Amino acid sequence: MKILHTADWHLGDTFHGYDRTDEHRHFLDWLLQTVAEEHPDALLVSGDIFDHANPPAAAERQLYDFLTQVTADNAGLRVILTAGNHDSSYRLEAPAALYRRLGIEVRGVIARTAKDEPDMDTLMVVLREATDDAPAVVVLAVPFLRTEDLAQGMRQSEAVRLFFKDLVRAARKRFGPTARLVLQAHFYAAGAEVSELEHSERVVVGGQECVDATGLGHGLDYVALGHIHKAQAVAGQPTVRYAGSVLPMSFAEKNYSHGIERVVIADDGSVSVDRIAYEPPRSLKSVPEQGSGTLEDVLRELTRLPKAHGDDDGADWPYLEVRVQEPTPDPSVGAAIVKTLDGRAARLCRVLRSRPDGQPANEKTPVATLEDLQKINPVQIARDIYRNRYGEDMPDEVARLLARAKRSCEEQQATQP
Ligand SMILES: [Mn+2]
Repeated sequence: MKILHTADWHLGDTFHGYDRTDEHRHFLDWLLQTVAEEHPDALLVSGDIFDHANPPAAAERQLYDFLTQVTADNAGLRVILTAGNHDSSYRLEAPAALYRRLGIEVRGVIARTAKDEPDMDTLMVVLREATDDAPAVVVLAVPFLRTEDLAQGMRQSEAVRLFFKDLVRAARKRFGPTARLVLQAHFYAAGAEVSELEHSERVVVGGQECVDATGLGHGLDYVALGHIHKAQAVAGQPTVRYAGSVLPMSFAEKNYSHGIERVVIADDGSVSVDRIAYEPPRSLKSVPEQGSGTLEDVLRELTRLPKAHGDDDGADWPYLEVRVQEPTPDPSVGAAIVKTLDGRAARLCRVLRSRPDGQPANEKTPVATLEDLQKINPVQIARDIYRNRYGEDMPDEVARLLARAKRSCEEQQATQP
C-alpha cells in the first residue's frame, strides 16, 4: 500500500499582495506528474487546501481541475481531503457526493450521532478491505477539530488527544487488531518547530492550542499531519509527520524545503517513509542575505540583480525583501529602492528599516504578535490604561467587577453550541 501525503496548499493565497495562481499551478502540475510516476493507492491532503474560507473562484477551479485530472489519469486512485483551520468545513464538503463518484473522500465537519457524540464511523475511510492474505487499510480522516467537536470540562489540548484515542479505539473495534491504520489530521503539535519570528500558520485566536503529540503514533502505522509549514517528524516519532507547506508562506520560511511524503505500508506491518522534494518556481531573496545593510550597500547589491528581458513573463522572479539601515528617518529610502529595481527580475515585497544598532526604527509602536495577544489578560490591560490615564492604580472594587465580567463572558463562550 503506497500513500502520498501532502498538506497546506493554501490555494488562493497571495504573497505580499502578489497573486500566486501560477505558483500553485506549477505545484499541481508537478503533483500530477509525481502521482503518475509513483502510482500510489491514495493521496492524502491534510488540510488548508484553500487559504481562505471563501476562496476566489480561480482557486476553486484549480482544485477541481486537479482532482478531475488526477483521478482520470490514475484509475483506482483514492484521494482524501480534510479541512484545515483556513478552510470552510462546510464549503469544502459541499461537493462530497460528486467527489465520491471519482473516488475522492472529503471530511470537513464532524458529524454527530443520535446520542450527540462525534460520529467516528464517518471518519473511517477504507482504502482496502481485509482479505485472507492481507489486513484492511483504513484512513482516519479528521478535519480541523473545533471546540464544539470536543469533550467539555477539560483543556482543549487534552480533549483533542482524547478524541484521537476514542477514534483509534473505535477503529480497532470495527476493523480488528491486524488492520493498518493511518491518521490524517490538522493541528499544532507541541514541540513542532515553527518560525517564532513570523508565525504564518496563524493560530486561530480562541481556537485550538498546542496538542501534546507524545505517543500519538502508538497503534497507528502513520500519522499524516497538516498545519505546521516546516516539514518534520513530531515528538521523535518518524511515522508522525508534517508534510509542510508546498510554497513558502513568509520570509521566515525562506530556508524550508518543500515536498510531499511517500509512505509504504507493507502487509507484514513494516512502514517506510521518505520524501519527494519539490522546488517552488519562485524563491525568496533577502538583500542583504543576513542582517541589514546601509542604503548605499543595499542599492549596490540590488544593481547586481539580473535584468528582466522584454519577453520575460516573470514566472521565476524571486520574491524580494530589502533590509536597510536608517540612522535618521529618511522618506526617500523606499523610492530609491524602487527606482534601482526598475527593470530588474525581482518582485519587491517589503522594505524593512532598522537602526544601525539593529533596533527597528518604529520601536515606539511595537507590533503585537498573535501569541502576545493570546497571552494578554484584558483585566491587566484595563489596569495599565487606568494607571496611564489617572496616574494611580485602579481601585480594587473596579478590578473585581471587571474580572467578574470577564469570567462571565468566558463561561458564555464555553457553553455556546
Ligand atoms: Mn492550518
